Formats: sequence, C-alpha cells, structure tokens
Amino acid sequence: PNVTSTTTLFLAEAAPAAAAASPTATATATVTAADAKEDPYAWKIVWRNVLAFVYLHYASVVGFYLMFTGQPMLKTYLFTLLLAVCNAEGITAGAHRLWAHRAYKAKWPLRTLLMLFQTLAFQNHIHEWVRDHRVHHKFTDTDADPHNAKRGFFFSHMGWLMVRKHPDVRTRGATVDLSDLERDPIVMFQKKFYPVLMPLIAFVLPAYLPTVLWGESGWTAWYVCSMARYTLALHGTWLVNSAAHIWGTKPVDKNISPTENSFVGHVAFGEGWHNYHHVFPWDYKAAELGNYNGNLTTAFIDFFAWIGWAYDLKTVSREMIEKRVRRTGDHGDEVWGWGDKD
Ligand code: ST9
Ligand code: ZN
Ligand code: ZN
Repeated sequence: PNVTSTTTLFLAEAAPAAAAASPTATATATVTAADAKEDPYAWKIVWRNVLAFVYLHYASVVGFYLMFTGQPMLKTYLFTLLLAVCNAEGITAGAHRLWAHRAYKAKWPLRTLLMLFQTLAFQNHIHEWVRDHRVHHKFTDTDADPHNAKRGFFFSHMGWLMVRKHPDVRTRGATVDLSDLERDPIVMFQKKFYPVLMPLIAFVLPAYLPTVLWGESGWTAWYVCSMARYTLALHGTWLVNSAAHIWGTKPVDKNISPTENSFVGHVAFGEGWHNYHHVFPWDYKAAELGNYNGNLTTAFIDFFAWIGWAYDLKTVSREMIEKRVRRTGDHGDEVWGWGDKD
C-alpha cells in the first residue's frame, strides 16, 4: 500500500500492519506512527512570533544605545518614563488586580484609563490576558498552566509565547468563567477594536507624538518610546512567571512553586510577592506588606480610591495570614519577617 503521512495520521493503529505488508513502506510507517502519538511537549514553533521577538530585541538594543549615549531629547526621556509607568499599571492595576482577580472595583473612568494603558502594554487584549492568567492560577504548574514553570525558565518566561499551547490549556482552560468580563462593555470594546487600537496606542502614537509635539527624530522615538519601553515592560512582566516561580522564599506556602522575590517585586511594580499572591489572589496589594516598598501599584490604586474612582478594595487580615504562615510557610512556627516588613 502507498502509505502517505496524511493517511497514517488518521490510521495510526493500522500503520504497523501496513508496514508489514510492504517492506518499502517500513521507514515511513515507523516515523508516521510515532508522529501520530503527538508529543504534547513538542515545541510547535510559531515563527511569526519568533521573528517578532527577534526584531523587538534588536530594536530595543538600538533604543537603549540611543538612551545611554544621550541622543533623545530630555522630553523624550520623560515621556518614555511616563509611558513605562502607564504600561506597567495597565497590566498590574488593570489586567491583573482589577480584571483577573477582581481585587477591587473601579468606576468607568478608571476602567477606561486602565483599558487604554493595558492596550499600550500589548500583552494581548484584556479578555485573553485574563483567561490565560485565571487558567494559570487554577492549574498552576500543570500542563494546563499556559506558562507552566515546571518546563523551565525560558518556557515560563517567553518560550510559551512562541509555541502552540499544550492541549490541556485549551481543554481544562475552557472550565474557567469569564462571564464578568463579557458583561464589562469597556473590556468587550477593547476586544472588538483591538486590531486597530493596539498598533495605534502601543506603537504608532508613542513614536509619533514626540515628533509632532517637541520635534524629536521619528526613528529615535520609535526605538526608544515604542520598542525599548515595550520590551523592557515585557521582561518585567515575564519575570513574575519565570523568576518568581523559581527563585525566592515561600513564607506563606512551601508546597507551591511561586516565591517571594524582592527583585521581581521591585521591577514588576509590586508583583513579585508571588508566594503570597498565589495563596491570597484577591488581595488588592498582591502582597502581605503593609507599605509601598516597591509596590507602586498599591499606591496607584490607593490614590484612585482616595479620589473615589476605585472602591471595595479587598485585603486579608493579619490573623488569617499568620495562621496560614504557621501552617504551611517554609519557616514553620516562626512567623516570617513581620517586624521588618510591616
Ligand atoms: C504577553 C502576555 O506577554 C504576558 C502575560 C504575563 C502574565 C503575568 C502575570 C503575572 C502577574 C502580573 C505581573 C505584572 C507585572 C508588570 C510589570 C511591568 C513592568 N483557556 O492562544 P491560542 C483556546 S503577550 C481556555 O491562539 P495556540 C481558545 O479556544 C505578548 N482556552 O493558542 C483559543 O481560541 P480563541 C504579545 C484557551 O494556537 C484557542 O485555544 N503577544 C486558552 O496554541 C487558540 O488559542 C504575543 O506574543 C486558555 N488559557 O497559540 C502573542 N488559551 O482565542 C502571543 C487558548 O479564539 N500569542 N485557548 O478563543 C500567540 O501568538 C498564541 O497564543 C500562541 C499559542 C502562539 C502563543
Ligand atoms: Zn504565578
Ligand atoms: Zn494573579
């Protein structure tokens, strides 16, 4: 029989019989039978994404070179800093603490602002970001976790964005409820118009505004305000999934992979207290600390609560945390660091 790869994929069980019947088909049948088993861990590389990341990193090196050699105008540096903060808050205060975890409520002006900031951050639209993140919390460190840290630093950091997802992400992920997002018109507006909004807000405007407003060179603004700012924010975010699932302490629950990682806590605007966060994800501080140390996002939310745009801020009582720390923390009875940290 003439065994083709297509037919053997569907007739996996029949392939060895076919091979026995015709010696010339042996090699093909062996390979295709193995293929048919479909290794769910095989890296099915999405080259479009790989190429985009290669360009992004090349362009960011150019951007950082321009910044370190003092070529942008002062206003461009300040604008980049502002964009970086808005970009980070779109992810931390917006996608993460508001939409993924509902750790506080926000009136429509704040939700609109955060939706625009989250678009600036281009990490997929809110609906998709939240879906992946809720699935990550529900199935942490299993095959259904989109950035399963058990598959190593590179996979959990950025590798997962360059390959097709493990089939479990799709099947088990389908059990996660997203109806609250589907009821939020601001989230659904962003989803609908994302193909236009995202390129405009994340890349075109950051490069265009400095040229028309203060006469910056278009290329400088592109490399600095669009490329370098975006790439740096991506790595800051990705470190939460990689470093803060690998290195650090586990004062709240020693049985899970997320860690308290002070470095990530600082570069990710307060999102590196990740051992605590996985145990108490509804705390709007995403940390047990009662201060703003490295947690610019908590200050951001507190500010908007102060002007009345954010409300119903959820947190966890000290007693409840201490109880959990004693029961499952890696320091056992010795309640960890309260004196220095509170
Ligand atoms: C990016 C995201 O960078 C980073 C998120 C990090 C999260 C960190 C969280 C930590 C806390 C916050 C920290 C903030 C710190 C901030 C500091 C700032 C300084 N559930 O995806 P597809 C189904 S993005 C249920 O195409 P493939 C679904 O039916 C960067 N179902 O899978 C779906 O169809 P549809 C820029 C799911 O084909 C279908 O499967 N963006 C789930 O395997 C196909 O889905 C990129 O690079 C789920 N979770 O492709 C683009 N997932 O959507 C990256 C999927 O129609 N994305 N389904 O409903 C892609 O190109 C592709 O997703 C892929 C996989 C190639 C990676
Ligand atoms: Zn995590
Ligand atoms: Zn989370």
